[in-house]
Amino acid sequence: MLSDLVSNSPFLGEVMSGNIPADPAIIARVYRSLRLIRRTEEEIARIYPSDKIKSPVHLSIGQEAVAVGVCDVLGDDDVMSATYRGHAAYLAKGGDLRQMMAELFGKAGGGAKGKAGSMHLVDMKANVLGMSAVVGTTIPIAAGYAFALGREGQGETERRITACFFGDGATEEGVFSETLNFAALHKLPVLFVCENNGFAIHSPLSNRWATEALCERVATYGIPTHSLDRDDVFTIRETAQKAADEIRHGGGPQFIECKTYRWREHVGPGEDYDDSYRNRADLEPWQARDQIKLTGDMLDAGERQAIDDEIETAIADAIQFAEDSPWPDPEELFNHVFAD
Ligand SMILES: Cc1ncc(C[n+]2csc(CCOP(=O)(O)OP(=O)(O)O)c2C)c(N)n1
Repeated sequence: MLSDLVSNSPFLGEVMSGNIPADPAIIARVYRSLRLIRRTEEEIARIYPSDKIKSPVHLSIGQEAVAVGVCDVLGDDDVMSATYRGHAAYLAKGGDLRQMMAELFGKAGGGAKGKAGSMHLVDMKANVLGMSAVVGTTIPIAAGYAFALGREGQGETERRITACFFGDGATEEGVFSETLNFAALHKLPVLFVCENNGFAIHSPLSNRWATEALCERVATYGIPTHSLDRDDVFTIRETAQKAADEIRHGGGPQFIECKTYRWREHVGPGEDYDDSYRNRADLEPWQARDQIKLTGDMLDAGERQAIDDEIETAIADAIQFAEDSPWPDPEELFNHVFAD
């Protein structure tokens, strides 16, 4: 039993303190989502040197728990907005894996027909808004989308939530502050989620912020905040669940800041612990709490193996789909663009 496992294991009890759901189906679902993202990105890193992937990739390996913990409490009708480091949020929200892989390969079967690549994933069937390479820009778009849903009279009593993911660097953009004010004023149903991995490319917070009290700054807009100092997936999930319930019933926006850690280089498939801005020792405590290992260890071995096998099949299928998908027709270049 899970409860025996936790009480008999001081290690597990310490690292995933207190918020583990009683329902084993939730644990299996969360593990599946975490593992799907990790394995998909590991495969992307493996394929990348072959040059089959036609866009830069910003991997979320190590940061998966934030997207999974939040997206697990969203419904299909809820909306999600993320950044160029968006593979995790895209998959956690139920974005189509085949279309994602084809998009990375620059093929016509991609969600943006191969024109956008990894940094601009979109899947409106799963209510995944288009992502962007321009830091901070998806924050006002998320709020605007939530505002538009309200104007259309959708969800007068139970609102559709928009979860908006962004990095710590994005909070330095003017649109971040402008959006917080607008969202608070109009009580927009937005859950803002800052994935604070401590770096903007190679620049640490200590070079960029006079104080690390991000939640205090956000609270001055009249927005309830939640500061999580590490990325335990079930703590994130429980925090998101409470926030989402209040937002859904008209309480206005809320803000989660979750500390996390990017295990790979800023952009690309490799590691960068020799680049002088950080050390491998910084990674070790995060790897020791690897949420995929910890949630996987909570499952029965047979169930875990079945999930792992299903994921491998799905990823292999998506890669094959991308390989088989045709190149976009040259005419496609002129579709879905603003300029003539
Ligand atoms: C408006 C803008 N300024 C600068 C850049 C260059 N740039 C690309 S990623 C990045 C770092 C952003 O860091 P953060 O928001 O913390 O996200 P992370 O990459 O850590 O996920 C910067 C400055 C950009 N793409 N857009």
